[in-house]
Amino acid sequence: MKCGGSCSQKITNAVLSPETLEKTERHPCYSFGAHHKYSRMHLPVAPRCNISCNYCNRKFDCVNESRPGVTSEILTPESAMDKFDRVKEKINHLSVVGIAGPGDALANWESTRESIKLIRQVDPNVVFCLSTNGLMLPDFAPEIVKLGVNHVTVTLNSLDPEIGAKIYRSVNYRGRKYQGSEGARILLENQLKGIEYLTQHGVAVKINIVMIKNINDLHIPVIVKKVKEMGVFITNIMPLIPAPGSAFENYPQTSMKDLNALRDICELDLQQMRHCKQCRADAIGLLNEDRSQEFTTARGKVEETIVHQSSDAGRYRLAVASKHGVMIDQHFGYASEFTIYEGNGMDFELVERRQVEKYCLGVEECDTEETRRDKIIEALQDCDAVVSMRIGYHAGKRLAGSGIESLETCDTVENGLVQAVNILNGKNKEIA
Ligand code: CLF
Ligand code: SF4
Repeated sequence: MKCGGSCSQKITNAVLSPETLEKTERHPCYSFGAHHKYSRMHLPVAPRCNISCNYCNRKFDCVNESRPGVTSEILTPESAMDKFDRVKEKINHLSVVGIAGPGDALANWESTRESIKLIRQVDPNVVFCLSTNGLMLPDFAPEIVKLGVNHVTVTLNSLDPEIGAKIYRSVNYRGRKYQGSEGARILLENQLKGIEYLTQHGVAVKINIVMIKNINDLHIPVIVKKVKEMGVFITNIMPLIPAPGSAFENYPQTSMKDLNALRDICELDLQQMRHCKQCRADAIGLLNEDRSQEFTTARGKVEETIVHQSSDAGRYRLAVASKHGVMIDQHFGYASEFTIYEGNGMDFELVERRQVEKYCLGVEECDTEETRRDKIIEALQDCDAVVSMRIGYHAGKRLAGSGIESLETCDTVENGLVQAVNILNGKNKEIA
């Protein structure tokens, strides 16, 4: 089976239908020969993630499929379809629509599926492509096949739960959080089950592997051999790019020399992708010519977040520092707006978006960091807790002095809200 371009040895056991082969020839990531001619468009409709990779800082895009350090707007399925229409008018040879984050495509399955359905209605010829960590593949692979998605990328960094335990901090599966090798084992089992289903149903599967020196680098040839046996089309060994704020931030970036040496070994077994650009979750255009900035909507049409999780105590008012209402991605001291929610841990209601500026009385009065900090604190006096990505020591102390709890997290808004309620409930129990 040939890849159609200069992807190394062109060895694969994948069995693909003529229709999938034709689509593969128009896919810039799967076919080297296509990457100078055909464009792809990513739809950033998947903000949440269900695992924690040690190389990830959630304020950035999913590192499994994207370069760290670039954030994306978040789109609803409807705004994704509008954007697709605009992009299609301006970009020639737009062949692929991919969903690659900024979290995990299958951890946001409703939005992912709806986006595919809407775009399929307006363009039946477009090639759909998904990228996932694979945790939910056994649940959704049959639907993926039914939807006619012929290209799926799974990031598989290890076949050994002990190695996986060094890469994954936690795995959230069916409402429970698993850590260490227990979490890594669940993830691995689901990845293998899902990959097998997809390859057996004619889907062209690409496996992304993040190469982390002294953790999984020596193990990667074993992964490649295994996935070849499973009928995977191609592997894409990617360098670790240490994301600031991630557990691996001080790890060395994988060198191109080491990476290419490993690819040379692995291509004896399976064809290797060598032209990956580790692009953004909202990338648009040819792989080596990103045009996403031409098409960014002002703030995106962000989803309002109303969450339903389990808890059992009082109702609180919570201020969240978030750019789009999806991730907690703002520093307390730099936020110009806080989203105020009310809830009890089970249901949260978005009450208002509160501008901080209006609490500042003019440039003279708000021109030092300290005055600005005081004004923000004043603006949030009616809240029980503030949830932000980072907060300075003095600001946290001043909030505590006003009886306001502060929580630092890089999680989703819904997880942050639940964590804040749990902290407040714990504190109130102590007082009682
Ligand atoms: Fe996007 Fe990924 Fe599909 Fe390509 S990207 S979801 S397979 S359409 Fe491509 Fe970008 Fe590399 Fe990914 S260059 S990061 S491999
Ligand atoms: Fe981050 Fe999730 Fe992607 Fe891992 S799978 S890099 S935790 S977004």
